[in-house]
Amino acid sequence: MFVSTWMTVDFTVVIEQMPFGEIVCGSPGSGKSTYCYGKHQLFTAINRPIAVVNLDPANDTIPYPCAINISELITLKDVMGEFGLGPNGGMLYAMEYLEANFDWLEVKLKDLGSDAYVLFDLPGQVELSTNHDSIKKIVNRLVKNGFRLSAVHLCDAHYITDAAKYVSVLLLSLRAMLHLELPHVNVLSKIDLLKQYGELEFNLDFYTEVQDLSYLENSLSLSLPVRFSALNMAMVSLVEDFSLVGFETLAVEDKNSMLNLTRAIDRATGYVFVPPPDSKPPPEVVDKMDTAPDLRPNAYGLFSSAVGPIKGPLSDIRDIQERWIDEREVYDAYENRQWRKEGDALRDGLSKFEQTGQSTATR
Ligand SMILES: Nc1nc2c(ncn2[C@@H]2O[C@H](COP(=O)(O)OP(=O)(O)O)[C@@H](O)[C@H]2O)c(=O)[nH]1
Ligand SMILES: [Mg+2]
Repeated sequence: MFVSTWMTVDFTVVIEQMPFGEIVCGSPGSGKSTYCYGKHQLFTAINRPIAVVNLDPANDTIPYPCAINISELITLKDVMGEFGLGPNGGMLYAMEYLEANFDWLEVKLKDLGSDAYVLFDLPGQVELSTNHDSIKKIVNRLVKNGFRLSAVHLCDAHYITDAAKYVSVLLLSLRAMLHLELPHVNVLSKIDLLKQYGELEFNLDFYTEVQDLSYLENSLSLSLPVRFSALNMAMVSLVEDFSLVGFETLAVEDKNSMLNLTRAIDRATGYVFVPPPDSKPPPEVVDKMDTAPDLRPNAYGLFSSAVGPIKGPLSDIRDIQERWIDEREVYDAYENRQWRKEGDALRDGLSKFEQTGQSTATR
């Protein structure tokens, strides 16, 4: 018998735990805190670790449970009062103060453990993620400490309804990408509200894929003086030359939308989630626990999780257009019917349970 000794290779996979995270940035009101809250709810429901760090010293009402809160270190009100600064200057000072006291953040992050998944909810001042150095330096130190981070840049989808505003969002996104130097996911947020702003000039994929921007020329020349529309076209061709900007979409209340965005971000950071063995299988997995092991889908294996389908339900941009723009009312009505059915089934089950409980008690 031939025994190939040279083929004995040790395939032991060493899984080193390291913290992962997202730098959630974007203009004021773009939906950062709401996104952090939504993601906290979703991840808690699927047993995935998550902690949210509020780095906005002006955030008075925080919707999510806060693992670390910058207000324990500094608040915008105190800075403005003490140094006679306005809200913008006060915010820059607060970020510089955080940078100088990075060890405060570092100690608190260490307490979250090496397998933490941390969302950093940033203030909305765009200069913080486009020009100012403090956030960039804080991010660099986090990366040095072993954090695998992705920037998640939220832009209100409303801006795509106007060609000139769309150009400004493209430039802002490109600038944030070049400044933060992280794996970067740009997101058109509040996509569920898009329909109420009227007809889009192009299909949604035109805006998310950022290709063939020369088509904007017509609308720019109609809405702007000739010199400005030429300037806008020059900026557009600059964005196209970099070929870096693209967008995912988000409707924070929609589970499919949140899951699809989560997949895109996991792809950017290289995060693979393997749920704990005692968790329930995800809804799309057929539960075959009573069949032979070779017939059961290995839904929780590291490899199958890593190479699993990237696209989930309603992830194609044409489906998203259909869901939120073309056929929004039809989908809303369908979902309402489904929720009502689920509610009825739950109520029936509960009343049956109460009746059996009562009859057992009277027997
Ligand atoms: N319809 C809708 N509203 C949203 C969505 N995300 C955020 N909002 C709303 O947008 C407003 C600003 O959100 P907020 O999270 O405070 O923005 P931030 O300043 O970036 O933190 C709030 O009234 C949210 O309820 C979304 O996906 N859909
Ligand atoms: Mg906020």
